[in-house]
Amino acid sequence: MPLNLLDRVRVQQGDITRLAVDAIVNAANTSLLGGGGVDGAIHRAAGPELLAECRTLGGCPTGEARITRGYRLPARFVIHTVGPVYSGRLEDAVKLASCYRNSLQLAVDHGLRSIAFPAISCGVYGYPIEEAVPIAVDTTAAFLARHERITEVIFVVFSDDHLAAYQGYLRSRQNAV
Ligand code: AR6
Repeated sequence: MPLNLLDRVRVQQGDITRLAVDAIVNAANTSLLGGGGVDGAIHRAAGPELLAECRTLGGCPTGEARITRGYRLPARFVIHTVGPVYSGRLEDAVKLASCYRNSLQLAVDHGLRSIAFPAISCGVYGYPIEEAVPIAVDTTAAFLARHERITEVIFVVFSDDHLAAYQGYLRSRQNAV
């Protein structure tokens, strides 16, 4: 067991489509046929082959995840997950946690070691960042405790306030160890 699980976790500001990790995670919708936000950016950067593969998958329920190749992306794979549309109900948190857990499980199943997440549901789907960050970090830390093979998890954010939310929470968890 590593001394501190969060040694394998970091936050980075920038465009997730530029990262040369084993897999980047896409905050998709249930059709898996593309959209705006990070989904649109990933499809634009990966090229039309990504949409062609997504068409073969038959969609994805909220909270689950599917994997495709990365095509023209520097990342080898894309893990598509569907976050909840924020409603303020307890089930939002359950669904959001399963997005992180199922994405990490797919990475393990495919022998992947590095994975980058956007702030799932925190754009169009309206999840407040300060509620989403503890779910993202705690679910990931619990998963990493049971899976040594994942060596790097990067939370990629666009905005300064999202960066501050992750940094603040990671710092508070580290101080609590
Ligand atoms: N790199 C990193 N983060 C990004 C990027 C990028 N290139 N682009 C946006 N973000 P959103 P959702 C951030 O709306 O809330 C789509 O239409 C963004 O600032 O992309 O899960 C899908 O098809 C925000 O913090 O995803 C669905 O219909 C975060 O990524 C719906 O939006 C997520 O915002 C999913 O909504």
